[in-house]
Amino acid sequence: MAHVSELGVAVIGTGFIGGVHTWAIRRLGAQLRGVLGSSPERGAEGARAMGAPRAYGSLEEIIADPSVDIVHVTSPNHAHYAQVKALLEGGKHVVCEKPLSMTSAESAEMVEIARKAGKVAAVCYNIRFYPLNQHAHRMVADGGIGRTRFVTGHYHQDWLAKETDWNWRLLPEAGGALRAVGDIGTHWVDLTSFILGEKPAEVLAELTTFLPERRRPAGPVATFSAAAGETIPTHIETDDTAQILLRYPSGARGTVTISQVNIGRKNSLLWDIAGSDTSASWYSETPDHLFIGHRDAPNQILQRDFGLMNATGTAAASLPPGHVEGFADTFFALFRQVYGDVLAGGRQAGSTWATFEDGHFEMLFCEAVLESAKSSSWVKIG
Ligand code: SOE
Repeated sequence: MAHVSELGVAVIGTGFIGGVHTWAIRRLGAQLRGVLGSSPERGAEGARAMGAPRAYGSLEEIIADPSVDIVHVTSPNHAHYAQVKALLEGGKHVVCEKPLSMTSAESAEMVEIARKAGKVAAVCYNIRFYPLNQHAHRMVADGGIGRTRFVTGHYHQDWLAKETDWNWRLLPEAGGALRAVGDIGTHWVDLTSFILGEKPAEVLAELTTFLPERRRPAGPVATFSAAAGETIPTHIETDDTAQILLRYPSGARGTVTISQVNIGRKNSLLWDIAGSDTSASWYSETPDHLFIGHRDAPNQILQRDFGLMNATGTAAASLPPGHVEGFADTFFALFRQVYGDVLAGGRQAGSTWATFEDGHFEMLFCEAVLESAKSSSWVKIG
């Protein structure tokens, strides 16, 4: 197989993020073979909305379709493990949404299954693929900030800030025991670990549920959408917010706050890394600008520009400078690299997408955070 236009792709999940995956698949020129919804009706509706030629009736139908090479798993978290296992064992390459699974026991097994299958198996930590985050990864690896000292930041949203806001992620049986930390906190940890070249080793965490009673709509409600009609009072135990202190193996220290109830903050991710020579910082709402801080020279803002970024940053970009690249572009850049690796027969040196090992680490991270919050003490990850 020689070209991306010959790759056949199926998407599981027809919600908000399934749609985002589909835009990128189409833009890459791969063949969207069909989608699988959570019911035949939702599948048919999704296929229409996503312009897919068919709605599959089951996971087995996707596995049995020889024209499908790669499957994107964008179903709710509780479904990932069984679907990914069946797909890899059925000979498909997989791109799985984050968090990879519900528990680290599941994700450990998924790492093993992917290794045995010898297929490309990626976790969709898309925020790595803003070109300036790729640039920062290379810059730090090349010694550009000196020794890492202090890593700070946040990931804050407001779409679950009211008691009438509802989503499957609120329920531990659908989304996992940790909600805000699992859903968006792991993005921040994955991203900063990718940039630093090291993952945190220990955590001290506090979790809070500010809205323990919510009004669950009787009917289905899509992510980031409001539901109308009758509601059922429902008790919630998953985390609305978290404050987490981090210790890194190198001696670096960090702190991050996570919230899905910060009014006005729609999708606000900030990282700020202080090194012994320079500092760097990036904010998701101005993604084409990277702050580089100096002590004895004027600070700089690097704008996303092919000529000014290093090769790793440039490889992830697709639009000329000044033509702002955003959320949807990161999926395109990520899938472009993954599909290139499928065509090349496996992960290539220099590939920067998150592996199942990275996804497994995030599950260990979540479990350490939970244990730390329960015991009010430092907990080692893994
Ligand atoms: C909802 O919190 C969500 O869609 C996350 O699941 C995504 O990973 C994040 O990038 C945007 O917000």
